[in-house]
Amino acid sequence: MRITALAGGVGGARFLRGLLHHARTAPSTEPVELTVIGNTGDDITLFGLRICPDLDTLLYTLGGGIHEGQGWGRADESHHMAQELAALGAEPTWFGLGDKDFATHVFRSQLLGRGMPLSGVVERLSARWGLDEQGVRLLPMTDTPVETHVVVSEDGEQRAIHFQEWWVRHRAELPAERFVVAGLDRATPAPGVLDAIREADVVLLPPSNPVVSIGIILGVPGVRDALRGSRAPVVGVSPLVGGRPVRGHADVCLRTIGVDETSEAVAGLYADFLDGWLVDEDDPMTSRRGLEVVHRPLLMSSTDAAAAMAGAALDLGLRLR
Ligand code: GDP
Ligand code: FO1
Ligand code: CA
Repeated sequence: MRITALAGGVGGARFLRGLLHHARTAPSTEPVELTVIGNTGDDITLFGLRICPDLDTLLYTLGGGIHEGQGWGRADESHHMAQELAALGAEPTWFGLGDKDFATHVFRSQLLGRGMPLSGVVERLSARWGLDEQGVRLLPMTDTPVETHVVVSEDGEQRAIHFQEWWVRHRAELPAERFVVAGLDRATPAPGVLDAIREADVVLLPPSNPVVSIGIILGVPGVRDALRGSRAPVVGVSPLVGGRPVRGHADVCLRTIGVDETSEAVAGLYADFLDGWLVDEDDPMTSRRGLEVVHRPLLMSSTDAAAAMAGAALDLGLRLR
């Protein structure tokens, strides 16, 4: 069974790890070939190195190397590089990079510097993390460098800062006017992205941030049209539990684009292609014409809980096929 998923970082990675666990343990599930289309709008160049937080979170989580408590970065990290860089007076100091993580960025930057496209680099990193053995193909949404920026207003002045600076340094507390994605209009989908959507049996949207993760992938020219045109049912999972995002600042992101912090409003962002929508067991949303809404416990408190969620999303997709 060919499953294609669009994913951001932590929420996407935990959900997809659950999906793989479900596919391995549920006796009735046919073998899964999973293609993951990862958000690259979070990408940033620091210390001369290209850093791809969402792709790395997917690689480390699915490959078993993630720092479970943080949800991003490597387990059993040391921070000698960051300490030495700080001692040198190198900027910035607000983005935490561990030594093992640094190796990923050095390797990626070396390959990019030799002219390899990002999708080629991701293939190399996927081999390191054993994704192929799990039937997983990770694709960046595009090989074109794109970067999400946030237009913030401070003392009546507007300026654009990188998404990571807004999210990590300012904890999304700096009033945001809008998001602008540098390079997105000229971006083309990475090789395999559109075919993976068109040829899937089921397309899944994990509970990733609807604005700065899924929303950015949908902005890559051609992706949204491919979803609209795909014969595969598209099933999404709400990132909201108890009317709030489980982690991070998706609520601030939604407010910034003028969308209510409800599962109904989030589903509205996908209305032109969404067929099924998983919401939390206590969510007040009900089904409506063209959209099948299913209630399930949506807290990924363990891999088993994430597997149950992913299994429910997959079952809904198969039912809508
Ligand atoms: P990021 O790139 O690291 O921010 O990760 P994603 O964009 O993939 O996912 C972030 C979203 O995942 C947030 O909006 C969270 O609300 C959502 N999320 C995280 N954990 C859970 C969970 O256990 N259940 C649900 N339903 N959503 C979750
Ligand atoms: N998130 C933080 O909140 N603080 C950090 O210092 C931080 C460093 C970092 C380094 C590598 C990496 O792959 C991810 C990192 N993240 C950090 C997470 C990253 O900023 C995510 O993009 C955001 O959490 C939102 O998607
Ligand atoms: Ca992200």
